[in-house]
Amino acid sequence: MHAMKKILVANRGEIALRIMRTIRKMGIRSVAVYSEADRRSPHVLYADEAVCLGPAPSAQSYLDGDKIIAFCKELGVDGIHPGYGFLSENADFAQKVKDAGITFIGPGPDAMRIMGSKLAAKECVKHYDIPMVPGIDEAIEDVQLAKQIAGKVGYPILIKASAGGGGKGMRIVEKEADLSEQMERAISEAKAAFGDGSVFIEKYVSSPRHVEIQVLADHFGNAIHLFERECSIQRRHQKVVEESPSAILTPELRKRMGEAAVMVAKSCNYTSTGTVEFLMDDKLNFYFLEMNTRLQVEHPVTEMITGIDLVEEQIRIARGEKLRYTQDDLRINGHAIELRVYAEDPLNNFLPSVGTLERYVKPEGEGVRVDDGYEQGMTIPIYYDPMIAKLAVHGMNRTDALQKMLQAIRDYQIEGVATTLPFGTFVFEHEAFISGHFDTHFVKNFYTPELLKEQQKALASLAAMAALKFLLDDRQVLRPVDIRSTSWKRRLAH
Ligand code: MV4
Repeated sequence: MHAMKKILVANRGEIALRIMRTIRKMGIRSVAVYSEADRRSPHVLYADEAVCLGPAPSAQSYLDGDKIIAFCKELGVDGIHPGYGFLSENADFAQKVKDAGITFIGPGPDAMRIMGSKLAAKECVKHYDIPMVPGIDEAIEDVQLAKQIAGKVGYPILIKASAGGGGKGMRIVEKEADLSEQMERAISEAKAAFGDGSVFIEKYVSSPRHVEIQVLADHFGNAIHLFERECSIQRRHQKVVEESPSAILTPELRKRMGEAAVMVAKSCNYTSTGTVEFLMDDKLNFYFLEMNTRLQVEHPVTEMITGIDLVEEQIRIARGEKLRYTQDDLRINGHAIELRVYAEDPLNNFLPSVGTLERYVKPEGEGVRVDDGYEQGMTIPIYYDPMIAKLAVHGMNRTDALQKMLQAIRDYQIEGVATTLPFGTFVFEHEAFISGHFDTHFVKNFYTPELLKEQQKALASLAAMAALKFLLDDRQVLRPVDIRSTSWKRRLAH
């Protein structure tokens, strides 16, 4: 068992605050780090101690791993929680933390390194019975060989960068004539972006769904899954809506995917929380894509349907405890949906909308959870991710959760910056989303600013009619008095 009396959270915003809440709940002291742009942020005010890392740009603050480790030594910190983004998937940082005698609250550096490379990940899991997209699992440079392989798997194919992420370095090739040009481009792009020109080939799954499985593993070889998250509603590889459970998984399919995810975790001796990503085609075939070795942005939907605090489990695992649950202990309770509220304008190509939160009032209610890191009056810094908050709701079933979500969006008051809240209403009122028949092309296929404008007009006129009805009803309240008075007069007249 490792002593865990003080934890430094190497992150900012909503996730830093969310992690510190669990740290406090567990009776542990918290240390915040902050940049000069975040001096007065809620995560800084909430922490038991706080240290300034430097100027606003991430490279001089939240990405300065050596400085963070130095502060840990100075302050007697036992563990570092990296959150998501920044240093969270940096295997070299995790190694340095370990070498400094501090506990990294996450997987070991070896598992991080393997899963950080798509080719190493494929290599690692290939001895297990895990479905993968047809293709090759080795870096390829030779165009002739590429043509052979592409011919075998069949066009269209996808060229992917091994070091890539978030769709960077991916190229679709429709026919053999385009292959050599696209391959050269993919290699030079990958070299420029990641310093690693390794690319490989996969069959292109044309309209996939993105379904991921949450896993949890301890240092004793125990690994379980916490069901799926459906994350297909995304825009340019940026997720906007996530839900659990998925509307289309059967219990049997869920079990098979869960077991595959657990095998992926076991293949690299994974510890802590992790997410195994799968693509799912229109026939419900699923394929292992990659593993994310961090706590994910969308973890609240899993917490809501399982009742498990994932950060607490991470800390318990990091300090050497055994998993407290077996697979049979876990059940899906109800349905949860999350909307990421970005300071982006859905009417203007989702351009970041910088400014000050002139008005900021959160929705409340049973089954409504808002994870945020800002307060009314604060300015959204331009240096970091423009996410203001995550709005998550939990209902007894999908319909109930959807209704709660629509009400929570109506109750959420944000003025001063444009947000993706109205875009959320668009998604949650869309037939494709309601029916559950959607894929990763939802936004591209169904969304236009014009449609959103029309919807907003319709909502505005509904609101006007409601106001008018309210006014008229109000007058009706007075009318019975008139009637009574006239009938009284009439009675007098008799
Ligand atoms: C694919 C694919 C289709 N076929 N692989 C995008 C980012 C990276 N994580 C993997 N991605 C994809 N890989 C094959 N063989 C389509 C995507 C993809 C995608 C995946 C998940 C969520 C959103 C996506 C949006 C566009 C493309």
